Amino acid sequence: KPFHRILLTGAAGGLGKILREKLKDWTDILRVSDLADLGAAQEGEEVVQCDLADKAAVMDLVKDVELILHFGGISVEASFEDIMRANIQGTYNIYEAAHHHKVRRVIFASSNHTIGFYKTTDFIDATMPPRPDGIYGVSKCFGESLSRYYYDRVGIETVCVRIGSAFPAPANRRMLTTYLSYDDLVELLRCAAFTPRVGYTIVFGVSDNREKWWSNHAASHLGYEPQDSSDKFAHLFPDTGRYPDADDVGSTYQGGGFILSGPQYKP
Ligand code: NAI
Ligand code: 15L
Repeated sequence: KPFHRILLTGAAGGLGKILREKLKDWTDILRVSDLADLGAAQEGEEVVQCDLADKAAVMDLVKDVELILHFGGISVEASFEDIMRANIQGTYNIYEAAHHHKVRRVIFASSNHTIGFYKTTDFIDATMPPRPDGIYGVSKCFGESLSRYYYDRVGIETVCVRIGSAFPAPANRRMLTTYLSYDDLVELLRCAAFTPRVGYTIVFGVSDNREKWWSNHAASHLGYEPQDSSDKFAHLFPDTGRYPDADDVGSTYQGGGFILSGPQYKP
């Protein structure tokens, strides 16, 4: 197999459970980790339950790993204190350990909430300034800046995947635009893992949906070509002619409802 040992953090989460199955073809050993229980190790796996905020534990976690898929952390808006531990301290620990153990590449599960304050009428690319829509989005911007620094300073390559909405199906009108199918996610991660040189790359994790907010021209070297589209779900959210709706903050900004969920939002 192309890799000997890959580390997947967040392996008990929604995406982690999918990737735990899919990544096995790439690697002799898949080391899966989470704060939550992961059950027994399956064939070809190592299971490590630990808190990303525990630096000593993360140092051990990263030992002898060739590639890290960093999906662990808080995945929605929450208090600054909780996000600081899991996403800021946690991601720092991953990069410090990666540097210590000479890991050459990280794939970081970033988020569209790094840019959630762009409007749903905007069309943007990865060269444009971040506009996070909450503390969660700010923590993902931290991860993107941190990984940029570790590339410039010590040469650890990172692909930051600004995931849209990776679920079995879109849950609302907004997600027709942000939808990322699981198959396209795996294909994008394959591109991120196997492209010979990625340097520091930001890519939007989105399927080939009819409506587009994001251009991936700055990541064309990855060769990612999404095969799926949210079109087959379009009937679930018929066009009312009111998207964006001037009276509705959630449909005015790309981050949707996240805009309204930060601790700073006062109705
Ligand atoms: P999830 O919330 O289902 O999974 C995250 C996992 O991280 C959980 O199993 C949780 O136990 C673990 N975790 C949280 N704090 C931790 C800590 N301190 N130490 C160790 N593990 C900890 O989220 P999901 O949907 O699987 O997302 C995975 C990653 O992708 C997250 O980083 C999320 O921010 C990112 N993402 C996901 C999107 C999606 O559409 N599913 C969209 C954008 C980003
Ligand atoms: C995210 O960053 C979240 O992790 C995920 O749960 C979804 O809410 C997604 O963004 C989204 O914007 O739909």
